[in-house]
Parts: sequence; C-alpha cells; structure tokens
Amino acid sequence: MASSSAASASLPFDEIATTRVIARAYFDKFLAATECDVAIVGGGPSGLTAAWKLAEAGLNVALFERKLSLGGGVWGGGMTWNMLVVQEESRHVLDEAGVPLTEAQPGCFVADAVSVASTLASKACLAGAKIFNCMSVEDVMLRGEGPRARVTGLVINSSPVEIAGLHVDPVTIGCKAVIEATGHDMEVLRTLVRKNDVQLDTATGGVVGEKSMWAGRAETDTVLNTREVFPGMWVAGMAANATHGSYRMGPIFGGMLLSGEKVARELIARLQ
Ligand code: 48H
Ligand code: FE2
Repeated sequence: MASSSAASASLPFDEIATTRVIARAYFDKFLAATECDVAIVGGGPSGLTAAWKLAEAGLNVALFERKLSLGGGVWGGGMTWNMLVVQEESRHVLDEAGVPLTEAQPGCFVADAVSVASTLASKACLAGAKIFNCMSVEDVMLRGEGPRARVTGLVINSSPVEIAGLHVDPVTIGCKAVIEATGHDMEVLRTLVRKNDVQLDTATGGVVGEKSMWAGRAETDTVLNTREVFPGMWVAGMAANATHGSYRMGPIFGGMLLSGEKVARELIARLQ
C-alpha cells in the first residue's frame, strides 16, 4: 500500500473571513493609489517596464489594465508564434529581469513571449507597483484652463461594467503624472483631445496617427517619441509612435522596453 505524506488542508478560517480579508487588502491597495505619483494606463511591455522601474525607485505607482492579464501584445509574439525579438541596445532590460535570450543571428536576440510577459508583470508587482487589472480608464481629470490646463488624474471604471455597457459612473484617482501606454489606439490621449480644446506637443498640435511598417525607423522613433505631450501626460510604447505619426515595427519589442525605461528615468528625475 502506498503511503501518503500529503498534509491535510485544514482551514482555520471561514468563507466570511475570506471575504473580509480580500476586501480589506484590496481597498488598502486601492486607497494607497488614490493619490499616487505616477498612474500608468496599460499593462503592455512599455507600461510594465515603466511600472517596474518607477516602483523600484520608490515612487508610488498605480497601473490600470483593462484585461485580466498583464502583458498586452507580448503573449502572442509574431502572429501567435509566441517568440519575440529584441536588439542589442535593449537586451539589458530582459537580462536584468532574468528572461533567457538567445542570439539567433548577430545582434538579434529571441525570447519566449510567455516568459517576457509573465516576468515583466512579476517584476512590476514585486517592485511594489500597485496593479489594478480588470479596470478601464475612460477619461482624465483636468485642472486649469488654456495654457495652464494639466492632467491631474484618471477616471476609471470596472471593465465588466464597460463590457456590459452598463450606465455606472466611474471614480477618480489623482496623480502627479500619467503615462499613456495603451498601445496602438492611444485611447486616453484621444479622449483628452476629443473632449477638450487642447494642443499637444506634436508636429500638428494633435494626435498625428500611426504609419505603416518600417521597423528600423519605428524602433528609433519609439524612444525619441516617448515624452510629455501635454502637461502631466506622457506617451510611451506604441502610443508614442502613434501620437507622433511614426511607423510600426511588428514583433520587435526592444523599443517598447527602452520606452518604458526612458519614461521612468525622466519621471524619476522630475518627481524625486
Ligand atoms: C486600461 C487599457 C486601456 C484603457 C488599452 O498594446 P500594448 O502591448 O502596448 P505597448 O505599447 O506597451 O506595446 C505595444 C506592443 O504590444 C505592440 O503592439 C507592438 C510592438 N506592435 C508593433 C506592430 O507593428 O503591431 O498594451 C497596451 C495595454 C493592453 O493590455 C490593453 O488592454 C491596455 O493597454 N489598455 N487599459 N484602460 N482605456 N486601453
Ligand atoms: Fe502591435
């Protein structure tokens, strides 16, 4: 007869205690995010890298992600072949995170997309970023008018409310800076421009829009385009290129990582 050494899972608390423990812990985390240093919209590679680096520097960081899972466009690699590539200049971010890389050809490193998504999410969480998945950002909070206007927070709602199309009003959190890292659609920046008579710091004064595939240009531009485009509002990742009218790069993720790193570095210098 096989002997079993498994410990029995006796339960020293009940269902009601479970409810209370979860509610308290959640709202402790949420209340600590209601006046944060940096609020990040979008948990793709750029948003997660920024969250990791900002939290590691000791800033109070909240990240809001519409979906249940963090990682954005990373998981599927190129066309669901779940591998992605990065170049020499950005490999240090994945090296530091502990993601294994293989040099497939000179200067071209390949990584497992699942490993990248899960590791960046883990680095951001463990560094202390407050992550709120299943939350959609539907607007920004503004203060001041004309040249004094400034983004001072985010208007958020539960994603199931958004998906069900329920008329439930959102709540608001305050922050010193917002990072718009929502990817190709740059949803939050578009909302700012659509609802308010504001000028962005771009070539046209508005959202220029993404161009077609040109990976070399796109990768260089992603980092250059990562900056403050409106007082209190920074763009990172694919949203940076789409805002400024640059190109796309397909499943090359080095620019996304460097963009997250750059926005974190600049905000640390600004806020610390
Ligand atoms: C809460 C939101 C909201 C909202 C969106 O798309 P992402 O992965 O973004 P990046 O810029 O970090 O990375 C881009 C990369 O994945 C990519 O698409 C590349 C390299 N493309 C090249 C090409 O040629 O196609 O992540 C954005 C995240 C997603 O998880 C969204 O669910 C989330 O933002 N999001 N979260 N409130 N309003 N809008
Ligand atoms: Fe994409």
